[in-house]
Amino acid sequence: MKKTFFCIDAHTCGNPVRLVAGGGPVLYGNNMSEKRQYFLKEYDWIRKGLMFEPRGHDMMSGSILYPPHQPENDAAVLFIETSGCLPMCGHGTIGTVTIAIQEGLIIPKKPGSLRLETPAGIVPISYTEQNKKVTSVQLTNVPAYLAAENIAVYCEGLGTLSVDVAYGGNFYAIVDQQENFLGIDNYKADQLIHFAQIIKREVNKAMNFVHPENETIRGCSHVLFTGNVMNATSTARNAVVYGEKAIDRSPCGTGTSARMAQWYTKGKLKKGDVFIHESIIGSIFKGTIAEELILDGKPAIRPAIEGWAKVYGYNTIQIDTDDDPYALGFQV
Ligand code: PYC
Repeated sequence: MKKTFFCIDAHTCGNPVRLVAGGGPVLYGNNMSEKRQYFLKEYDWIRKGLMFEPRGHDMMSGSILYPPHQPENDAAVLFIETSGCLPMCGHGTIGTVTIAIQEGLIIPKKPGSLRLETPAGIVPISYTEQNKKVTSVQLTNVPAYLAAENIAVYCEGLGTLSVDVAYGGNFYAIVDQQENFLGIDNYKADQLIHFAQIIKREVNKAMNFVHPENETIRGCSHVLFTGNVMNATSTARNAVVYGEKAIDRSPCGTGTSARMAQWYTKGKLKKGDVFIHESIIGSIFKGTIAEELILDGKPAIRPAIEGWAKVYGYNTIQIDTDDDPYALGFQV
């Protein structure tokens, strides 16, 4: 089988976003959560072919746009990535909106704002434009909350760690600086990726993480390590490990949301505060609290996350499973 995909490539604060503008499959389901399940069952080969080497790389991440299911919304998004199909992706949303507006893939009902359907829920967007370029995108994320505190995890190479788990569109194990974890600058990227696999496995052994309103969102899939800021104007810094090989080059939208929920629940962040989150390369997202609420009896927030993306290319990609032994990609 040979399939062609018309992609537009961008990066959000350094992390890639490959939007499939043509060639995406028809999906069945009443909403994006159901369509995500359908895609995973029938079409996961498309994700693998477009995300992994040799067409992609360890950090590759992207999206496919679909028509909305409800008339008040502008579009629906499926997130694809080397780590799987995320329920929600912040850097992916910022990149997808930037590409879609600049390239005319979505015509907004109200210029400057959009309502996106994602597998994790509705995500309202506001964006700014200058000279036909999108200059910033702010997403109001799905409710984020602290799911568990102080889980003791033994990680060979570090020792015993105290780890919190928070939800921000995906479940994050948050490793704050502590006696056995000195901050991201003290370890090589490969070490962080290695530690993350152990921490993820142990945290998932210790507790079963399932979203209270959508049981298809389950399991702690990401690890957020903390570190000292590079710029005095930033609030905090992080390195998010996703999948088996990737560290987010952006400050990670769902990771920032999870960390804001952690800080909010612990009384370190309140409505009106600005949370400037730095990535491993020093790029920045600005977080604020759009709404305070209770989810499943727990304090929760809707974080608003603002960042930017740059479109850099058009990419017509073929996946030819009859001819190419690496049609579905590989990881080394
Ligand atoms: O920005 O939410 C995000 C994200 C998740 C994984 C990589 N980036």
